[in-house]
Amino acid sequence: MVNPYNKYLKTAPMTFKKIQIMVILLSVPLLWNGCKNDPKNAEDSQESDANKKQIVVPQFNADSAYQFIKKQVDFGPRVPNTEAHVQAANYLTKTLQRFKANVLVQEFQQRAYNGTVLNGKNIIGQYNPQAKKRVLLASHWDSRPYADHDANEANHHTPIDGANDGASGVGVLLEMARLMAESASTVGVDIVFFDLEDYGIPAFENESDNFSWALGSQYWAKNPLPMGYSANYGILLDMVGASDATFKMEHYSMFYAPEIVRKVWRQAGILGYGSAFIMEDGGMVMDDHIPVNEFMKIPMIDIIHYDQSTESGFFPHWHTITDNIEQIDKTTLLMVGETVMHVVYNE
Ligand code: AHN
Ligand code: ZN
Repeated sequence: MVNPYNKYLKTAPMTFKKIQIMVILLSVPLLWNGCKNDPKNAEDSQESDANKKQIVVPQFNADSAYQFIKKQVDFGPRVPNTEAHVQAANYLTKTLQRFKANVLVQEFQQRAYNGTVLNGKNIIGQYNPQAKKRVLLASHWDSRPYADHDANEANHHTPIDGANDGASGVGVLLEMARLMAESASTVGVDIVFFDLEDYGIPAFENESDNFSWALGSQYWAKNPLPMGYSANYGILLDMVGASDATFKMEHYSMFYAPEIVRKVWRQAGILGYGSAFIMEDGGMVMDDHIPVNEFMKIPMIDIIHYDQSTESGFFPHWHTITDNIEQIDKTTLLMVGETVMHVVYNE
């Protein structure tokens, strides 16, 4: 029988001990903030249409986002300390510059779970840097050195393309950058491409360590660039390009930033994407939004493909050699891109 719970989202009763440890470490009580009886919700819904400004939101182009994903994947797996990783970093930096962002690159080193010293680059593109009200948009750009969840054990040490796991979020954000270069949003926007997210301890080591993941965001959150950086809130995109994607309300996002989760899911519903953005419990995911919430105190949510029918709880090709360009579906890119564009341009 298929286990209805999954190991990686840490919702299974079997992993309760791990949940407890993680909770103590993060000093976060496990609370699920329900959507009901929230006064803020009521206020929002009472706001009359007449009070709303007429805002033109540039049209998100999913073909363009797809091309940005393909371009990344074509460098080969963007595994830290490889030539493809260097090439991809240059491409991302140059592309943000081409789209008129104020670009900052944070170079750093972090030790991986196995002692390897990894050369990392967090790449930041700022729009409207003088604006006080700011939104942080992020995604990781590195790809995993191991297909440790591939059905074929012979592939477990093979690096992955990470078309969905990595490149998809970056592709959506590059398309947003292209649009922001043409017509600025009122609010300031900072795009951060985090490095070293996916070098976490592999399944074949039979050990788990939450802090082996998200090394780039851990570094940035403790050493913000620009110095003293803050934002009103943040949105992380992770695995936002696969067919039939479903996005549910992730626990940490609901703990740290419930009103942002509701705002985004409500916006998706208004655009007709309620069948993908489902207002249900989305498990608990250790991802780049955790250090940002914990160390920078910026409320940040994670839009991440959640699928209860798979063993991992993520999309079916997660950490397998088939997480390649073939998995990318423009319909999903459009749903996510248009939703986030509307959220940002309505601020
Ligand atoms: C863990 O498996 C602990 N976190 C998953 C975060 C992740 C990996 N997102 C994409 N790849
Ligand atoms: Zn991954």
